[in-house]
Amino acid sequence: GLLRIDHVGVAVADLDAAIEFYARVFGMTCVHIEENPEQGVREAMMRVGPTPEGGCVQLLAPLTPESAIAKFLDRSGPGVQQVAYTVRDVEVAAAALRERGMRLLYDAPRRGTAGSRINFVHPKDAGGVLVELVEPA
Ligand code: CMX
Repeated sequence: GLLRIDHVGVAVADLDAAIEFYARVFGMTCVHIEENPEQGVREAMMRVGPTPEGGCVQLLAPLTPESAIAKFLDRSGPGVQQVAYTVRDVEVAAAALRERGMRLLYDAPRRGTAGSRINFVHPKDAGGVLVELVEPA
């Protein structure tokens, strides 16, 4: 099952500008930055509050014009692009959701932030929300 909210993902056009905005306005701390070419993103984890229990907002900027984030920005503009949940085993969680009629985007997990293993539920099957499953490394 789902253990907790892992992060809320927000699509942004300019990662450095968004990091500065979230730090200055909301007092969040950037705890991790990485590029994931397979996902076509440059991303930053912004921690809410002084300890990890506060959770994270993930800022997602496109690496290429064909990427999922570029497409999202073109269609919807900047804003919430995904809600991600921590799971113990992404294959088990994906199988349980498939049993309940959800379409998973990948047959097998792919690599997410910081070596995690990830999969997604199609937003059309989840009430318009792109749901990410994250098995931490
Ligand atoms: N949230 C809610 N709805 C979304 C959506 C999102 N993020 N992205 C697309 N949609 C909607 C579209 O608006 C469209 O709706 P309509 O049919 O009503 O117009 C519908 O879903 C299907 O759109 P589509 O053109 O078939 O699909 P897209 O090419 O837009 O791709 C998706 C959508 C989810 C398959 C694609 O974004 C994807 O593969 N996402 C997973 C990977 C990803 O998001 N990577 C970036 C983050 C990386 C990370 O978290 O590490």
